[in-house]
Amino acid sequence: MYSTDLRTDKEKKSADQQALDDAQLWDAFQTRIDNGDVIEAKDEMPERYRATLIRQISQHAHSEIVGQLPEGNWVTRAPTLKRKLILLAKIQDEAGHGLYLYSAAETLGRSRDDMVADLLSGKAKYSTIFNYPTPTWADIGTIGWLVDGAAVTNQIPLCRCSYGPYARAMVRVCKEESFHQRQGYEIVTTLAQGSTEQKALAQDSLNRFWWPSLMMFGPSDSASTHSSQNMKWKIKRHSNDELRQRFIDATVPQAEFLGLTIPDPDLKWNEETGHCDYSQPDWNEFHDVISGNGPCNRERLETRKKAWDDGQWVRDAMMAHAEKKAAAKQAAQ
Ligand code: BYC
Repeated sequence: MYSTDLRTDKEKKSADQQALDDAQLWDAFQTRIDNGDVIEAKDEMPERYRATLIRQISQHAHSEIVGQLPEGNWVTRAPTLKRKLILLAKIQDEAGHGLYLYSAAETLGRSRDDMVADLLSGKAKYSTIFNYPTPTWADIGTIGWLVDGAAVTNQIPLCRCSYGPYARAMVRVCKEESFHQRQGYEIVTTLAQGSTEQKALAQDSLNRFWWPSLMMFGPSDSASTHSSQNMKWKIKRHSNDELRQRFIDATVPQAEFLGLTIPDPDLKWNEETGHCDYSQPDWNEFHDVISGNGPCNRERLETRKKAWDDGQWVRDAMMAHAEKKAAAKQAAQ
């Protein structure tokens, strides 16, 4: 006897039964997370967990790729050959981070082409920080010191993220980001200990990058839409405000050592809390930049679109080569 019912067993279940099964699956998954299990690509997982990881990891990958642009602006103008080599190596590291992260996101079932299409259409976000210009050489130092410093603070806990492929990718990313932070601090140290003009460049750059660096940690906890669920799933281990505070506490003595002034008159050590008090960044500006209206949003996307279009012949050539090889292999069989 043939059945014309082509529905899968899952589809045949009543909606109530399905909801019950989903709830049980959800509970079993949460128990695994609570027990500290690492989730792997082929494990069963709630669709929301999968979707949130694709969102976060692809946003992170896009940030690494777009993050090359403000620094690329200085490759031809780095002050010495040594500085140029170091900067080139750093930018190459960022490209590598983007590639590991796209690979980690692909394990969740979304193709790299689709993720890139989302970036180029403006649908996918990337970090707000890369929509600010880098008009002076001091900005390359400040990006290493503050931007990579903030990135390391945010990303070290991601090495313990519950999703294995992301956590493992982050180990190497963090080692490289720590080196980037040091090279940036070394550039700023050289400027801060240099001539009056050089020190002024370093101070001006700190003034421009301080607030955008604080925004890298995301909105305050009360405004963060994903934090509580992501912390329950151990994707995030600390809240946005906790990590922002950790970054500020670590950076203030570094600025003091350099003799530079952080542009926040309310910044002061609080004996009672054991942390620095600080002012909030301008959250309206943050939302403007997220919505595509930051100083360099359009320029960044146009550059990425042009790079994608200019690379079309390489992708075509690779496909043609692969097809030719496959045809030759088949003919030989
Ligand atoms: N920029 O509920 P929330 C690097 C979005 S790469 C843009 O708190 P979540 C580097 C957020 O996505 C730096 N968007 O979200 C590279 C969400 O969007 P939806 C990138 C932001 O995910 C080269 C909405 O706002 N690092 O360091 O719990 C050279 C609500 O936020 C931003 C990563 O991607 C922002 N700053 O927390 C040098 C690290 N902040 O739902 C350096 C991994 C928030 O509207 N990502 N949004 O689509 C994370 O840790 C988390 O995703 C975030 C946000 C802390 C960024």
